[in-house]
Amino acid sequence: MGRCVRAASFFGLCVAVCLAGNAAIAEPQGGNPNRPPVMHMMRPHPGPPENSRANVGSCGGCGTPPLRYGGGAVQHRPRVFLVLWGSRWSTDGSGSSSAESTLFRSLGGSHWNQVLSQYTDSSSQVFNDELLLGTWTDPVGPSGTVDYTAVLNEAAHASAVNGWQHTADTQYFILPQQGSSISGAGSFCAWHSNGASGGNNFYFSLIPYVGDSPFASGCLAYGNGSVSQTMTYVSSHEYAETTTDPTPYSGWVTSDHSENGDLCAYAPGVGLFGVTVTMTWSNSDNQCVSSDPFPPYNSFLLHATSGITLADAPNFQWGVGDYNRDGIPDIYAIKVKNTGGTAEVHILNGANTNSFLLHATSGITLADAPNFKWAVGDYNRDGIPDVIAIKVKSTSGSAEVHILNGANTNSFLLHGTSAISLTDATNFQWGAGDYNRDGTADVFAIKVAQTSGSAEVHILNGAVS
Ligand SMILES: [Ca+2]
Ligand SMILES: [Ca+2]
Ligand SMILES: [Ca+2]
Repeated sequence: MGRCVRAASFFGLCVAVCLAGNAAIAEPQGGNPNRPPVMHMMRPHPGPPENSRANVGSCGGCGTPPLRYGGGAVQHRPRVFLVLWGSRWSTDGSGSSSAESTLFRSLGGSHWNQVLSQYTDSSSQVFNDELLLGTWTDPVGPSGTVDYTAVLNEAAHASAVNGWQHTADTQYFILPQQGSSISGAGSFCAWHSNGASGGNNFYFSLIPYVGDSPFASGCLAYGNGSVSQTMTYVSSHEYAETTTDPTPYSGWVTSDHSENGDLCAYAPGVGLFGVTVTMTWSNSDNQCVSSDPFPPYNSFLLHATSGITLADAPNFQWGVGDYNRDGIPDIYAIKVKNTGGTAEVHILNGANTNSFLLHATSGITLADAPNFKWAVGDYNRDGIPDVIAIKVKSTSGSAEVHILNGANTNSFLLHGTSAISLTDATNFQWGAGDYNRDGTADVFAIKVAQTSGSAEVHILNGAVS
């Protein structure tokens, strides 16, 4: 890790990669099938004065942008399993296990994780929906020195015992208990790798107990001296790298094998979710970042239940308008089946979608309701959105526009014809909005069949013209 950002005196250390001692135990997916797995290491903290922004994110000779795609897979939808390896974890007082759990319950959907979504492989991008799918404390700790083979075997063991998945999107985080003997301790703070066991491929990270010597002296600076915060810092580093380069170095790496965490390894830790995380390299920002914005329609403004049951939902057609004029659009649910006699207008409060603002009958009979398409817009300019019922079947010649008064849905504001013929009406989808800003809702007729090439937008003027 990090050799691109190190002083020259560190260069020899940085370029070293550790190959598994037993090449027969596993073959990676992708890349050169004849090379042994790579344990991609996060090196100890260099300490001041290297710990400054001046040493972050530059990569002499790596090009711009520094991370290049190597042709292999990324993880599209990372799924994480935590393995607390050994019963000593159950009495550990560092707070590390809960901090790790917090980290991996928080990444999915976060602005931090959004940074990774820019990286793609030949099939798709990385999606921002990481999940922690399981945590397990293995009561039996490491039986000897923890090396590549032991970590691979522990991942496979955890999978077998718990029935956990081992897909191309799965990440196993192996956390040996305090006091474990770790192969190569002192030369790294964590590493990630991949390999096969029992015919199954695993992607996994070793997160040592960083309070143990010699990790404490070289690694705790990442978490400002805190064991738990260092654990989450290095875990976020390995997570980001496993996601974008699950089979080192076939994913997103620099020309000299730095991954997205390495380029930012000496950036200060960032407090997020109540834990400490690393920055990661963003090609699109051309710097180390801890946040990227969501593109339009990629973040939610609300997740909520509603006052309409799933069993009842198929009976409704839907629209949106601010019925109670509190500035928050409400949901017009127009019940067109299984009512007492008329189409019904039910309005869910946008400010609390489990409560209703209105339950009302309407001037349209249940028998007639299937002939209509529905939209919502203010026709009479009283500020209350009205229900626009567009009759597309069983009329005398044209599609018809019937408008139920939002202030009294049993009365009509309009029974009208339209400029669209009945024979043409079935070629459209419908909406409403004030296209010409005169205050009167216009009807949007989107023609999705029988056009000369594209879907067409036709807008019927709601005003006398
Ligand atoms: Ca409202
Ligand atoms: Ca109105
Ligand atoms: Ca208008």
